[in-house]
Amino acid sequence: MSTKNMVLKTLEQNRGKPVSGSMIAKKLNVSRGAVWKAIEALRDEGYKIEAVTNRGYILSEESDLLSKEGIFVNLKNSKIKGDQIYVFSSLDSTNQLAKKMAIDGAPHGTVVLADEQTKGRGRRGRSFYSPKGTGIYLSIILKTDNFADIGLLVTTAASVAVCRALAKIYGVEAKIKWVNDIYLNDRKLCGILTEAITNFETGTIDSIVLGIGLNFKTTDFPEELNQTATSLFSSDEEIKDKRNRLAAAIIDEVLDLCEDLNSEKFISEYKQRSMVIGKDISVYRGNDQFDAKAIDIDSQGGLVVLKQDGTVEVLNSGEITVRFGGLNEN
Ligand code: BT5
Repeated sequence: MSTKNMVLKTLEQNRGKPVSGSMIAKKLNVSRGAVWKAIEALRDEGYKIEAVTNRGYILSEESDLLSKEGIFVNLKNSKIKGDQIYVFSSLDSTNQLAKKMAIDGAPHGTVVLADEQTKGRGRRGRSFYSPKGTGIYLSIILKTDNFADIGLLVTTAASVAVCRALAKIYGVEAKIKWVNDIYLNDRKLCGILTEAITNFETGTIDSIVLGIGLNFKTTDFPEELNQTATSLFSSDEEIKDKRNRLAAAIIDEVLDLCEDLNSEKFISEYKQRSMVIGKDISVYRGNDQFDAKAIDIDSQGGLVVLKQDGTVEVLNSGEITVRFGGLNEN
């Protein structure tokens, strides 16, 4: 780790509190000049670091720059190492890079984040709006020998993980729209894109890239999202726990749930948070479209629907919209 990154880590560990330059120099075994140089470089990158006479340097509580150091000090999962977290100021898509890294052998729990995505991806070729400095756009590489048929369950688990993180840190109770969307006040706050990587030789799935995009303080949505998207905070609101903290909590919750996916313990939580159970819905599957009532979520994350002809079917893929009084809302 470079001196700059080690200085940042020390400041993050003491966020909001002064740390003396000589103490940092001693701890890192570098000169005070090197510490000062690192502080200047961090300030150039946009970190708000105050120098207080006789007390030292303070990383402002207001600082909301994403960094691996900031995420790492907030992580509870002791199995993740700092060098498994990659933070970029801009990427086309974190899922795209994570997929390449997974193919190149990146280990379980590798995380890729970007402050902005220029080609953030949704499902089926759709895009995910990912403006700079206002969202959390992250991808986690998951490895196991047994991914067959559990792609849907991973997405289901990830939805619960995001809701748990929001509840733990901010006391916010979000809802889940089957299968991959998190809603707040009937608007989309977060989307999840799960992609499998198949080993060409064995034909088995050897990794999954789990992409999560969340509007943290995104307020200026493009017109087409204005009525359907929402953000956790408004841009000028005072926010105590910043993006690094929430990103760390999401990573912790995802890894925790994915450790024991087949336990299905989280399905009841998913159901409690579901905003579609009991609702009239329209189902879109390829060129097929039909109306039904959503009645349950099964143990694998499938949506159980009652069709108009009285038959019951479990959906493992497809799109749904909730119908209110005959109108399709979202
Ligand atoms: C999703 O797809 O919602 C999955 C989004 C996954 C994004 C993450 S960010 C990190 C990682 N890297 C990536 O490149 N992607 C993942 P889907 O269910 O297909 O929804 C896409 C639709 O959501 C769009 O067609 C819009 O209608 C809407 N949408 C786009 N951007 C949005 C945003 N920022 N907030 C709310 N809704 C949005």
